[in-house]
Amino acid sequence: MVTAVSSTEDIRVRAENALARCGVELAAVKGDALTARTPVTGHDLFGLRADTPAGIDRAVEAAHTAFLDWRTTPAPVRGALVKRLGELLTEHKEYVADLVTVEAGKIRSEALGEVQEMIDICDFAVGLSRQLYGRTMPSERPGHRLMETWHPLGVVGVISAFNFPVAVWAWNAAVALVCGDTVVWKPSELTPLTALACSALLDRAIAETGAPAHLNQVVLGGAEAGTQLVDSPLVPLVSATGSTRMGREVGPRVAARFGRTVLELGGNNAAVVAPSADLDLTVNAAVFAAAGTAGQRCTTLRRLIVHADVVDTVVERLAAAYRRLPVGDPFQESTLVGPLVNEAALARMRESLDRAVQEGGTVVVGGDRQLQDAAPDAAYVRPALVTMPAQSAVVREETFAPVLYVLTYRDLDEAIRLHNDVPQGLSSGIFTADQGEAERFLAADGADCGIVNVNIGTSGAEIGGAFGGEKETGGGRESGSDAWRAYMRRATNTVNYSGRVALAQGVDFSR
Ligand code: UN1
Repeated sequence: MVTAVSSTEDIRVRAENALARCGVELAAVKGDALTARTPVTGHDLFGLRADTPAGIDRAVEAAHTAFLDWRTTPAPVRGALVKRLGELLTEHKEYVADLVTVEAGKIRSEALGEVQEMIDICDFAVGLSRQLYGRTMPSERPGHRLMETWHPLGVVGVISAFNFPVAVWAWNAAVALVCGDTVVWKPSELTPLTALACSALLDRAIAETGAPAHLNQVVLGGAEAGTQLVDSPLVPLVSATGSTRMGREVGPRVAARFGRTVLELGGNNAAVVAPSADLDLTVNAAVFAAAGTAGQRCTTLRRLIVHADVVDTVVERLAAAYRRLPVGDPFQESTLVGPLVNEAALARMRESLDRAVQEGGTVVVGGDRQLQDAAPDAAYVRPALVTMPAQSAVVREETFAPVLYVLTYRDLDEAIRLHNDVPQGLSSGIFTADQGEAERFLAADGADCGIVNVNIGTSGAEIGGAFGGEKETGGGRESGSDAWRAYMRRATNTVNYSGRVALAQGVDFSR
């Protein structure tokens, strides 16, 4: 157990140093409109300026003007910018990770992992810059060629959340930039410093590679700043990560002006534990997926649906692991669970636990506040393990905190029914040694999520696949595979080299 936490003064010095190393001019960004804060102590670090509505308009216009230039830069040349960004992120990995820990409270290895995820997507995007393939289809007319070309789309507005303060921007920005788009980023109000650091590194890469100066814009502010991007006709694509409530506002507003969205909203991720599962592996994977990042990933494991034959053993082993989890200062190497982002998050966790008990559940372990003496203003908590008699109302909601509900099943159809009977559809898994069961879970009538795993927890996806989910998760896909297509516009081209007019579908218009 970690009993002391870093002082706010130490954290402030660390943050200022990291910002300076990444090339942020502190004097230019300090102000009194916003507050940089750390969940590690729950205290404020310093004040920051915010962008005015007129400043946000200027940022969007500048990004649009840069786009007019960038769209005709050859894609592999655009890739060179992203390659340089990846190199700079590699060189500054420790500093960016420091800021992730300062602002999001992630433990060291997860903060470094998040920066690694940025480096990985840069690598992916550099390769992609030579693979923005369009198809050629056989034309039904002689002497004609039918094909498609993918063109840059425009300014991409990125609205990101506190819990992945930098990786989610990188998934969008690295791909958007090689696709010929420019980016205006509105980070979470809780994580402005990580955004300033990444933006300074991208600005440096832009200057070094001679790319248009204004293709990268960061706007700092509250929800109204995001709304301005959502409503701007100069922003053809809004990629927004956050709650389902936020997505319900953003989606229709962008659709009303026929803009596009990539929505990454709430998850309520579950894993099924079959009787044949390797229980060592299962418990290990479940503890990371449920308690890692203090339960604050959209992919966090929130429901474990366990076969009746093994449920007692699984609960017992999970409870033992939960009791041992080192909760504390995320800067200390021994810590595995850092703080919740703020007091409100802890209050919502407590409220969910109370409701779970009212709905017949039993809190087996956790839910109790930690480090109250060392850090009275921070929100440290022991992750909670709760057994439930049924999938009641509270279980069907996403509580953005480390609460794992355990449900029991007897046959796989019932498990799949329970699994799918929630409004969200992001990530899922099955732990089993039975290939038939695994295939059933992966099949069309199996798990209904965007991510479906076998013998792996729900969190920690690699960037190579498309990331996103169904139902109230919003349907968007980011990151790898062919997610890039959302960032481009497709033109279908028919070229007639026959010297005659030949109409499709056999239409004859000659008299
Ligand atoms: C998120 O929680 O917002 O799969 C993104 C994962 C990470 C990304 C999570 N690669 O957990």
